[in-house]
Amino acid sequence: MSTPTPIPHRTQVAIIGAGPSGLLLGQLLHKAGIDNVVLEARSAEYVLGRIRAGVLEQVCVDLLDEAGVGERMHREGLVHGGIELAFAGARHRIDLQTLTGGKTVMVYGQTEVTRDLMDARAASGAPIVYEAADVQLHDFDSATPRVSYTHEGVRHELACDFIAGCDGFHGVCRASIPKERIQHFERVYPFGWLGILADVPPVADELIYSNHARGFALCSMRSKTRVRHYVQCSLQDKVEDWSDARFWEELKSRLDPEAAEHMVTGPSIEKSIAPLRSFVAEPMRFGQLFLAGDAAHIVPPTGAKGLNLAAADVRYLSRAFMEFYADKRSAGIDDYSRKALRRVWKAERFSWYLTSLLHKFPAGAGDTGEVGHRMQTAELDYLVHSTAAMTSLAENYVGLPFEELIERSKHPGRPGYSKSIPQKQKPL
Ligand code: RFL
Ligand code: PHB
Repeated sequence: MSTPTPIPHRTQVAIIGAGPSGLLLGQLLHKAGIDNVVLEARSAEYVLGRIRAGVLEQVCVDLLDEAGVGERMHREGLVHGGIELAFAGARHRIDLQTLTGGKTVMVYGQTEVTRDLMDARAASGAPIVYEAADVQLHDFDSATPRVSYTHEGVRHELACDFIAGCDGFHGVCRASIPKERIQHFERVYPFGWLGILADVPPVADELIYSNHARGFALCSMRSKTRVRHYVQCSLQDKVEDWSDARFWEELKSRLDPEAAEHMVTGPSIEKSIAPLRSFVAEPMRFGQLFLAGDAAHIVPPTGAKGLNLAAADVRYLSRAFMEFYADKRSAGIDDYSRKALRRVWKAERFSWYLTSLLHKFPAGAGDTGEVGHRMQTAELDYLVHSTAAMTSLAENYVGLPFEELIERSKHPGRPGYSKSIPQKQKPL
């Protein structure tokens, strides 16, 4: 993709990274009349080639609509009202929709979200630079921050009011912060996910998450004719170790007999291995620099929360910038890190919980090995027979409402009322 418009030397918000966070933030700000420039290290084709998320919460769907890019998602995406949990040879449906008073999730690939956002960016004429090399941040503690980068062999400088670090886990923004000003919290899991994409019909109407003595498996989809499946694998495994035949055989062995029987196999069109980690950087603001999405936090993909959390950050940040430019109020900006982190840690907890419940943990410390597997089976058995436990899983899976604590605080007589929450607190 070529660069659409001349790149200015000054903008209001410099956005580093053209993943979903950066593109969505750029689009929302552009619609609100706030100038921004997106700088992306890779080509558009490279970004679109990364196969990642598949499940969008309502919060994410609503933001994509607000950004004006929801049309194709509503036409082609699949609305799911439940998920299935497989263990001990059988499958159990969690009715997300009934348990959450009508909420659903949208199955629509991150690649398509990114393509829709890139197309909207190109149509708007707002500046975006692909293949921006050696991006460096300057003076983000001052009122006059700058970003420098090299494009087509020429070094450029971009002056701005704010920098949005939307450049993912390996980006330059978090790495630019002095060590003493940032705290990292991390857990690396002792396994990875091997994923394949294939043009065959899905195994079932909804996603199947499977706990099996051989390891975790997930049957997901991108459409009625394209599947995305995963199996837990060793961190030592290489993609070349996994022929298509070996993958399908392993996946079948980890599902209940009915699902295994209904599975249609076919050649993979993509195959990759991803490590699993939980990671949070605190805080998420440093002067005029704000981190959003994977630049600030990583969740293991089991809860399907990564992209959704990125969208939640963008919701807070876009509103904070709009408030700043429209009303000259900095309350949203000042409260961004606290509000975002409060939601981040809930998603971290849920993703860690589902990962712990569904994966095979090598024997060793804690509830691992055979003891661990029996504990998981007991918990799954409890879960699928307890409305309270299923409701908790369902409300986290579809995405916690931004106003959840406010509702409780309005009803002091109800269980869960917390005296420490001020009555006039704004929605999160
Ligand atoms: P991204 O997508 O990593 O984009 C960051 C962009 O920044 C660019 N960049 C730079 N640009 C300029 N200068 C630099 N120095 C730069 N360094 C990096 C990169 O090239 C890139 O284009 O982060 P962002 O935008 O915050 O988006 C986050 C999501 O991509 C991520 O959280 C999700 O994919 C996680 N995830 C899932 N999330 C969900 O909500 N639902 C799911 O179902 C789900 N499934 C998944 C997933 C992630 C997976 N993997 C591979 C980690 C399944 C998998 C397997
Ligand atoms: C996916 O379709 O890629 C996907 C779905 C659900 C998850 C993780 C990944 O929890």
